[in-house]
Amino acid sequence: MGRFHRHSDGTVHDHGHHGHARDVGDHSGYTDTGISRVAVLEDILSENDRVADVNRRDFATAGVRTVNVMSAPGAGKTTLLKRTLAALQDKLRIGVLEGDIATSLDADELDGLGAAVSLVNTSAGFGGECHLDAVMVRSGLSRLPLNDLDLVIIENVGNLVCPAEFDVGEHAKTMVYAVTEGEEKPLKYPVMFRAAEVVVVNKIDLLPHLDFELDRFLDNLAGVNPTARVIRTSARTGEGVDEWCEWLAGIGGIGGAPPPPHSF
Ligand SMILES: Nc1nc2c(ncn2[C@@H]2O[C@H](COP(=O)(O)OP(=O)(O)OP(=O)(O)O)[C@@H](O)[C@H]2O)c(=O)[nH]1
Ligand SMILES: [Mg+2]
Repeated sequence: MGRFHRHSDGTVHDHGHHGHARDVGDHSGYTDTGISRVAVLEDILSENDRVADVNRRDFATAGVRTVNVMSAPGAGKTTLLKRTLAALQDKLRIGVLEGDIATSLDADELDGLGAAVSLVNTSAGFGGECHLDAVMVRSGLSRLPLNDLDLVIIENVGNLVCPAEFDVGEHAKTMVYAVTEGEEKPLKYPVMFRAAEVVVVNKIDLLPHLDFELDRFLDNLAGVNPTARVIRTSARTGEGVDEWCEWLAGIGGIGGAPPPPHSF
């Protein structure tokens, strides 16, 4: 989203020069066009929110819950989802909306694990965007049998900032954070850490090999999002994946009853 920002109160503004102790780079080229750029962005975001509401209504009508899984590239979303599908396929009817800029690599990885998978490549008609917005999600939903699902998991495009700025109609935003990313990331990139209801701290199998101070990361996270639920996992060994699946099953609204037979 470049220099434009939407705050939690819904306001949008151009990241201008006022109010900042230190400015970086030459922004003078934006002064003349700033107002029209803000207006265009407001239109884009309000159109996004309108479609997000339509998605939300469709989820409600189908009785399906939806979780948006975001992260920086490579934090382990797909690996975690593979374990998730293996663990939950007999308990929940799951659809995965797989978002990537290009390729079907992740969608192919998730194929055959008992979930209906719909791929959205943002390079195919969506300008190669670094995130999924509500319109892109809507296009992917048309290929999922929503009425036959309990839970839709959206794997967002790998990016530590932009995906968190878009409401896609989901019930919960979550993020996967890998301990290889460094303790300071919640402070430097607060938007996603703040938006996430659950932060999965992944790759904990690597801790013995890293100079990573988990407590310092958790303090930094609490500084930007004191209410985030933290789930520690290794998608490689499977440690902690049960806790993540229990949370998902809770949001999926299934109280232990097996789902009707299905074949995706
Ligand atoms: N050691 C270790 N490696 C992991 C773990 N989870 C994922 N990986 C590895 O990290 C790399 C990236 O994992 P992916 O699951 O593809 O990550 P992703 O978030 O889906 O990546 P993008 O979709 O490209 O953003 C792969 O080589 C995985 O095998 C983990 O818990 N421990
Ligand atoms: Mg992936």
